Parts: sequence; C-alpha cells; structure tokens
Amino acid sequence: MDLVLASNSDGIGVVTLNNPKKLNALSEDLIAQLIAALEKFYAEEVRVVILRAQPGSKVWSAGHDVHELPEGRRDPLSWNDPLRQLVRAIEAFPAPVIAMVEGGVWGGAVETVLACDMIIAAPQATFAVTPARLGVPYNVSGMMNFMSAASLRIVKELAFTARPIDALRAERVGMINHVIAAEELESFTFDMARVITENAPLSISVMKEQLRVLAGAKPISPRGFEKVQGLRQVVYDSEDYLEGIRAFKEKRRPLFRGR
Ligand code: YXS
Repeated sequence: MDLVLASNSDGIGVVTLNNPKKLNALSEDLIAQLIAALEKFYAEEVRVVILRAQPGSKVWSAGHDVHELPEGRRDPLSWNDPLRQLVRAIEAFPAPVIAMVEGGVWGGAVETVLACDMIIAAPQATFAVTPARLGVPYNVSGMMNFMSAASLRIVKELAFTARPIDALRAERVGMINHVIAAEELESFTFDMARVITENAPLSISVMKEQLRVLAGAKPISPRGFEKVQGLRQVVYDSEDYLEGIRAFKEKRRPLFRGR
C-alpha cells in the first residue's frame, strides 16, 4: 500500500503522507517509503521538496506509531530507529524541504516538521510535543531540534504540558514561518517553492548544510552525554513508561506514579 505519494514537476518534489486511516502515524513502513521518496528526489535532482498530508487533513500526523514503541528495557529513540533516520534524512537532504501543514501534528511528527527547513501552516494547524503524555524519554538530538525551534521557556511549556499549540502562537514564537488561510496554503507554498527552484542549487545546498552543522555545534562533554543517557534509561525502564503505552493502547488515561 502507498503510505506516501511522491510526485515531481518543474524541480519541485511533493511527498504526501497517505495513511489517513492511521492518521499518518510514523510507522516503520511509512518512514521507509518517505525516505525512499527523498532518495528518488535526490536522484532526480529536485530543487525543493514539499512535505504534506492530504488536502483538508484533520491530523497531519499522529506521530510515532505507538504500537511500534518498544515496551521497556530498550531506548525507544536510538540512532537506528526509524524516526531518527527520518529526521536525519530530511536534515541531510541537499535542497530545502518545506513542511506544508494542515491539521494536528503530534509527538515525533512535530520534530519531523521542525527538521524541515521552512514550515507553512493553516490557522487550524496545531503542534503537540507529547513525550510527557506517554512517559517517553525524548532523545538528545531531538531535544536539540526543539531548542532550535523556540526559546527554552516555550520548549519547556510544550514539553511539560504536552498540550497542542495553534499555528498562530507557533508563528508568534518563531517556531513556524507563515500562517496562511487553508484555501491559499497550497498556492502560497508552491509560489515559495518556485522561487527557490530559480535560485542557485549549489549555493542553497551548501548554506543548508552549513546551517545544519553550525546549529548542531553544541558542546556536550562525554560525561554529560553519558549522564543524560543514564537518566533516559531510568525513564524507559520505568513502570510509568509501560503505563503510558498501555494506557494508550487501552484507550484510557494513564496513571503515572513517578516510578
Ligand atoms: O482504535 P483504532 O484502531 O481505530 O486506532 C485509533 C488510534 O489508536 C490510532 N492512532 C495511532 N496509532 C498508532 N500511533 C499513534 N500515534 C496513533 N494515534 C492514533 O488511530 C485511530 C484513530 O485514533 P482516534 O480514534 O484517537 O482519532 P481521533 O480523531 O479521536 O484523535 C486523533 C488524535 C491524533 C488526537 C488521537 O489519535 C491522539 O491523541 N493520538 C496520539 C497522538 C500522540 O500522542 N502521538 C505521540 C506518539 S509517541 C511519539 O510520537 C514520540 C515517541 S513522543 O511521544 O516521545 O514524542
């Protein structure tokens, strides 16, 4: 089944998340197809990519497929896990990737959208950072991506409340580029894409990689990294982590006990 649709015209590659039944949850299969689409666009030397859901989607993506989260005793967001591979594939793609957002963006899908170079959203779009909702210990590079997207205070509010914020607030705090009425969202996004296709691709791809390297150049000592990993292990080995996943599957509110 085509979990994503890919098309390319005039140097603009479009990837459409195409699993609305599962609210475009970022399953291993959907991510594999999304990365394959990016690889195809790389071979076709597209000048810009637009990442979107189907027009009128109420949910852009429900985030990591909860059914694919390991049930404890293993880091759920380690280097080789699909979500990490997807974020790196977007960041490393040698042309701008524009997230065109309608509907709700949840959990790991927020980081996926933030990994894009620009974000253009309809006013109804919302963004929810959900690790605390499920008891998940988000990973270091993911937290850095959140920190690059907004001030620390805003990141803390998003992470600690796990409540969605709407596109207008996201734009006000600088997390997204534009809020555009739903009926103009597509034309506005494609206009921006067309402008990019007329600029120098080598210059753009090098500036994109420079900005990635410079933005990611944060000092963290080996001891500091090991400490963070140790703290994260306490979380993914906790009863609360299992409770978060079980409560989701049983469609009930989780009862977190702090252990
Ligand atoms: O009951 P069925 O089989 O129809 O399935 C339901 C949901 O279980 C399923 N579904 C998901 N399946 C796997 N992974 C998901 N993330 C996921 N989200 C939803 O889709 C079917 C329809 O869901 P339903 O009935 O709740 O739809 P709704 O329209 O009432 O509500 C839409 C949402 C998105 C508000 C609701 O589905 C929801 O809150 N989903 C979970 C959003 C979330 O917390 N995502 C974070 C996943 S974990 C993650 O991304 C990272 C690990 S982290 O958390 O650390 O950032």
